Amino acid sequence: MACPLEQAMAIMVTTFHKYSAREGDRFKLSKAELKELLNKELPAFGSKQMDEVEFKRLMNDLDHDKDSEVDFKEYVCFLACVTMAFNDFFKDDPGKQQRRK
Ligand SMILES: [Ca+2]
Repeated sequence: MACPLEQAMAIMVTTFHKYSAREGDRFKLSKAELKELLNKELPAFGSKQMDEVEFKRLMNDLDHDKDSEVDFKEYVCFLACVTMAFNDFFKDDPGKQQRRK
């Protein structure tokens, strides 16, 4: 049985591939794939919370090499940013995490 952090990393990788393989380049997220991943796997950051202009801005921010797709490196940078935001949210009050359960 893998340790929780190892499991978390495996989930980060398998989640990317689950969506990236749906259309076009199997190893990159298209705009539609990214949108679906956010909606289903990260609903707090999902595109339901943002309008089309905001979503385009996010996609543009994530797409560092400007190939109109989000590759694994770009996705991991995004997850790191989201994780830092979680850390900022929880660091002053560790009890928040417990209360969310
Ligand atoms: Ca890209």
